[in-house]
Amino acid sequence: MVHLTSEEKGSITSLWGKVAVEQTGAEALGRLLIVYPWTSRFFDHFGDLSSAKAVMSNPKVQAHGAKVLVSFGDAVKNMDNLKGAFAKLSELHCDKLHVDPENFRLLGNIIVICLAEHFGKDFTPGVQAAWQKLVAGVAIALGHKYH
Ligand code: HEG
Repeated sequence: MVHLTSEEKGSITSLWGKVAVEQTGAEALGRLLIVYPWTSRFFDHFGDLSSAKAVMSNPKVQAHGAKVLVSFGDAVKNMDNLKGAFAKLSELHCDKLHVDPENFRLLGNIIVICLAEHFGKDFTPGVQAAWQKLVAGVAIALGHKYH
């Protein structure tokens, strides 16, 4: 499991308070689908995903991306118990959605890229290190119930 220092926890919480969660979630999911096009197989019921422009303006992608990052907010509130916080979602993604857990790592890295773009020089290497740990921890937690 990942270990976050109290300083890292503090920088995660303070940055999260400034994140436009729904907009950043839409951006991150859209980028996931464009950068790793095979991930769109899970979203074949979302309509037009045929180009980068279509993906980024697709209202279902935007709504689902928002939902995913709102849910990611549970990680910020439960940094000491990520496995507990994501146990139910891990079961859902394994048993019902059949999402390969590698995709959680890919999305986590894209979330970091979106934060870096948004916060610019405030996203210092130390802040990035804290976030990389958190997204890695969430990916582990979401993969924890897989069998
Ligand atoms: Mg998942 C549904 C959270 C990554 C594919 N995802 C959901 C839901 C939540 C969620 C809260 C709704 C659950 C419900 O209906 O009860 N997802 C979530 C998080 C993360 C994540 C927190 C990682 C940070 N999801 C993820 C990835 C994929 C994926 C990487 C695939 C590439 N999620 C997925 C699909 C659904 C959900 C296909 C169902 C979408 C639908 O049909 O509405």
